[in-house]
Parts: sequence; C-alpha cells; structure tokens
Amino acid sequence: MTSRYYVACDLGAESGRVMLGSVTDGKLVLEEIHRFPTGATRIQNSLRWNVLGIFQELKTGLQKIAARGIAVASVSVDSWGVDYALFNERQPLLATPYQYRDARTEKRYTAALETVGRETIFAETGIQFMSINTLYHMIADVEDNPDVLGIADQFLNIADYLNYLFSGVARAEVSLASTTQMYNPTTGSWSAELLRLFNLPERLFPPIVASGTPLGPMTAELANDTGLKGTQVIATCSHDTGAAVAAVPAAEGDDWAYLSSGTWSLIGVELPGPLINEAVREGNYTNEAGFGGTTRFLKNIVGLWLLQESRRAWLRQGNEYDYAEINKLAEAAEPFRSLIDPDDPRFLSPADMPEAIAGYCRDTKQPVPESPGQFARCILESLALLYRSTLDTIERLTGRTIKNLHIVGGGSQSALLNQFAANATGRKVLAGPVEATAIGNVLIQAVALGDLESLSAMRDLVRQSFPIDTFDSTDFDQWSEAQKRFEKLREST
Ligand code: LRH
Repeated sequence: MTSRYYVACDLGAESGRVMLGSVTDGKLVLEEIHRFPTGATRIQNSLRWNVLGIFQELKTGLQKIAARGIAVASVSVDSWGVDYALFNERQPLLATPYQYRDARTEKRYTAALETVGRETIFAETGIQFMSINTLYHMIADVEDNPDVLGIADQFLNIADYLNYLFSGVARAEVSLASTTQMYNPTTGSWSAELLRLFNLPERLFPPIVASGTPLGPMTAELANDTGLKGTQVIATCSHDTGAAVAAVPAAEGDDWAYLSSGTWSLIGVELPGPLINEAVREGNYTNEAGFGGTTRFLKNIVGLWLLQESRRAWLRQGNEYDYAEINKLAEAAEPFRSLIDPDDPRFLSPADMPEAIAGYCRDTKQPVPESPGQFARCILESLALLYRSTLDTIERLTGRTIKNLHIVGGGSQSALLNQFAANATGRKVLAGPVEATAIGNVLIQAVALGDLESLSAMRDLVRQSFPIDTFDSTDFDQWSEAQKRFEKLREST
C-alpha cells in the first residue's frame, strides 16, 4: 500500500535538494528530485545568500514533482541555522541576507560579551557562544542598517522565510529560533531581556511555533507556478540539524550520542530539557530545541568545512580532487604527523584553508603538511580527536555514559572518518543514513499530518528503511597517545 507523498526541501551550505518521500510497505522511500548549489556570494566586501535564486530552484524541484501527476500531501523547508531575511508587507525581501561567516559580527560579538556579559546571555538562552549567531548579526543591522530595519515588519530565519514564501504564513519554528541566541527555552519565547539590552525592535520578532506545525495551504500563486494542488506547508524542524537528529536511528535509552556530519560536525546527546549551568557555559555547549520538546545538547565543531575549503583551494591551483580520492590519499598518508585544533578561530573563515593549517603547524612547531593526503589526514585525525574530547566532556556534564555514536549526514559516507571516530572515541560508530536531514523533515510531516505516531516511531521506521554501517574501535591505545598530544596542543594555542 502506498501512503502519501511528502516533499522535503533541504538547504545546506553547499547544496540544496528537493526530495520526495513516501512510506511503502513499512519502509520510507526517498528520491532526490532536484539538486542545486547554494554557496554564498562574496559581493562588495560582504558574504551573502542568493535567497531568491534558492526560492526559484525550489520551485523548479516542485515543478518536476508536479509533472509526475502525483498528489503531494505536504512540503517543508529546512536550512542551516542562524541566517535570516528581512521583509515587509509590500516587499518580499528588503536586503540581501548575510551569510553567517560574514566578518561584520566580529566586533559586535566582542562588544556584546563585554557590555552585557556571557552570564546574562547564557542564562537567557542556554546557547553556545559563536560569533556567527543571529544575535550579533542583528546588532550589526541595528548599528549599520537602521534604514532597512526601520521599514522591515519582520525577520525570519532562512527556512522559515521560504516556508513563508510557500504559504504566506510567517512563523518562527522553535528549533531554528533556538539557533539565534535570542530565544529563551525556559519561557518558550523570544528573550525580552536580550531584546531590551540590545535595542532589538520587538515588532520584528514573529510568533514561535512548535516543530511539526501545519502552516496552511501553499499560496495560490505558488500552486499555479508549480502545478501542485492541495499541498499543505508544514514547519517541521526548520533547523537542518534538528531534522537530522530526529532521524537518528537510535533505539530508546540514553547511552548514545549523535554526530550530524557535514559542513559542521554537530555532536551531542538528546536531553528531555535544557541544561543551563556554569560548567555548560564554560565548556561552551549548547541547548538547541529538538523535535517533540527535546533538547539537542551539543557542540558545533568546525567539521568538514576544513576539507571543503582545502579542496576549493587546491581547485584554484588547478588540482581537482573528489572526496573519494581525498580519502584514499589521506588513508595512505603517515598517521599523526601533524595535528590541529579544529576549534581554533583561524579556521572559521580563512582566505586559504591549507595555508591556515600550515600556519597552525608552523606556530606549534609540527611538520607542515605538504601534500593533499597529508592535509586531509591531519584534518580527519584532528576532527576524530576532538570528537573524543567532546564526548568525554558531554559525559561529564550530563552524567550519561555514551556507548554508541550515530553518525548521520554527508560526512557519514567517509568510511575513513567513521573508523577514525570509532578509534579515537573508543565507542562503536553506527554510520547512516546520509540523508538524515531530509528524512527527518519528511517524517515530521508524516507525524504532523497524523500518519505516524511519534519520534520513536520515526526512528523505528528509519532503522527499517536504511542500511547502517558499524565501525568498532581499534588501536585505541595509539589514539589515546595522540589524544594527549592533541590536548596539549589545545592548551597551548
Ligand atoms: C548546520 C548548521 C548548524 C549551525 C550552522 C550555522 O548546517 O545548521 O547546526 O550551527 O549550520
């Protein structure tokens, strides 16, 4: 028996995908209908998203689905966190949205921590400190763009904004709202205190809705443009990481952690509610809102961005490698030759990633990587070592014991990184599914429409539908030696 069709529009920092999902014979079937690049554009000394171009690509994906003549029950957009669009009743877009890595937040970030203090911001939000957070972009808008803010009626984070263009209904979905560092998880509303302290105009802040809230039918204009009929728009987990964590194929129990691996490595555990205390603040861990009222207690690690940017730099020099080749070269390279601290701020937005890595190795008196294989090995080993420190700290902060690490997302395709993660952490790694975000998005639609019961029913279905590869830890002693070197490096830089 074929159930209904649901469409997930999943926007990552590198690419966007329109995915068609349906549940057939107790299994979820997911088909990629349309894929397009999303990457930000450098323009007039700033970094921006072509968000209307993305809207157009999503339309193309929806048109391709409509051309099949199937009835689509619902559609939902998810995206990376943090970034936002400003608009008003007459203007669909008032400024070109900034990309979170834009340097405009640097001085605002430092100033905000100095004037208001980490204690207040953390007590209000439970969110980790990163200069990319929406709060610091908003402060930049208040200071640099009062004219634009003055005529804006509303701000919406990117996925919520696209759901608004789809449905005409402007709502901030809670998982994405929580990434702004302006949402208070205790009151379940925007932080009135932070809005006041930073002079952020209250009228811009839309009503917040729970993950899995139907917004309404697709606008007549979009239905006409795409050819879809009777399709509902649903706010699922608008935050991609929230959708991915909802699709982690874990069984009940609390002995597992997740790693949503892509441009970022988001590593953490699912808690019943936020954990906001001094130790968590000092460790810079975060409490993002998850599906079903859960809390995604996690840490942002810079992730495969290190490799993506290195690859781009090699391409600029005329050398093109795909990820499979890079993994092969890394596998053949000497182990533990040089290590970096992926958390070092110099890796957030460097002009030339291999040069930034080489600089770190020079500064810390380690052999400087020369070949792509050496660079890639250094990146992958360092990431795996950071996974271990992070999991160990999470165990300490939450009192949990973590036995299994579920790796989902594009990064779970790297068998080498999966094996390194198992070796470094001494835990069992379960890798897959790759498309966890789109799967989470689709299945939350199914729950919202009453076709599926709960988060645990979603996870059962993911386990039944997708293969999961297992990696057991080997060479733990050798990795533990490397861990000591790694921790020393982190203390010294
Ligand atoms: C991953 C992600 C992450 C955010 C970052 C901005 O795509 O959403 O969870 O912190 O992008």
